Amino acid sequence: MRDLTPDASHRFRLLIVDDQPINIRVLHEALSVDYEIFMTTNGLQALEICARERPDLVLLDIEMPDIDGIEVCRRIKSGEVTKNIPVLFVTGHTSPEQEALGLEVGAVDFIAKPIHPAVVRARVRTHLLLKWQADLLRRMALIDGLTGVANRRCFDDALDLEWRVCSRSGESLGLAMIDVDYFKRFNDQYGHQAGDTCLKTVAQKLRGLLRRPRDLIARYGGEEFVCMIPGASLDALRDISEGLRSAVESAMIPHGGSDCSDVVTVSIGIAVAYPRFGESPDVLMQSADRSLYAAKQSGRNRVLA
Ligand code: GH3
Ligand code: MG
Ligand code: MG
Ligand code: MG
Ligand code: MG
Repeated sequence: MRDLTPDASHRFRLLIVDDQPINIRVLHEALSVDYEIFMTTNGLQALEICARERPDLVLLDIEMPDIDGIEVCRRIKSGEVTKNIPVLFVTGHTSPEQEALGLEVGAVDFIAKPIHPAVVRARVRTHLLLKWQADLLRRMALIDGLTGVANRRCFDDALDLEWRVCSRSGESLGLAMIDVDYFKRFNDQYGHQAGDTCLKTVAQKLRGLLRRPRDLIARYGGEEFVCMIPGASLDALRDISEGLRSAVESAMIPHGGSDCSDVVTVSIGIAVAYPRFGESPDVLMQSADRSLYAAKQSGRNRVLA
């Protein structure tokens, strides 16, 4: 079992927010040896720093001019890129009502002023470890353990998301279904372990060709991968897929059991749709799958629409 703790060299980043500079100084003194620190006396600026720097944890005062800490916390917790950042209130407001409200808006802890440095350090350490583990589990839930590319769950979510995004923007959505040729024979001839290594290499080659942030390559199952290219025309998708096919062939992994080549190859079926609200991406998947079947039937190691 993998050790669920960060490397000793891992340097966490904290944001300290308090309208009184003296309070920031006290917290900074308690924490700056172990952590990289951002600080601000202003709630709106705190939100900007959270979005830009993605700190691992926020220490947040409640009573501040402009927007108070409760509202800052609410907005951190509702922002798509900031919602997983733990917030600890550090405040002179120690009534149970304030504490309940703070926890209700999403804070993980509540520390009373005046602070005790050792207590702050211990609580910060605990929450950073929990945050680090939660991040790790989130990543692991979306990544294929063998090849390191996205897994099917990640792909299904991304496909649903891009289907909606493209139906709003009017963009096309391109899919390529990729299947390793004669892979059963590869396993039979070279062994299952060599088969695993082969899948890792194929995944690396495929991933190496993606250019834009929204492009995604995922392991869809067994020896099957899927590639999603938002905004691609059929011609562009054909070019990209020809690049994927050729990259795998160029890896020159010997395959004595293949009837279509001396090396490992893939067949690719492609399809493009213009997503519309209320329609499901299943039709696009089926269309790419039919093209893949045709690519297999017509000799393998090729791209077909
Ligand atoms: P085709 O060209 O028609 O695609 O033939 P194929 O042999 O590749 O297709 P088939 O579906 O008959 O066999 C797929 C093989 O992939 C069978 C299975 O043992 C192997 N496989 C699936 N997942 C893994 C894996 O994680 N590791 C290894 N080593 N092999 C796998
Ligand atoms: Mg204050
Ligand atoms: Mg098959
Ligand atoms: Mg196959
Ligand atoms: Mg297959």
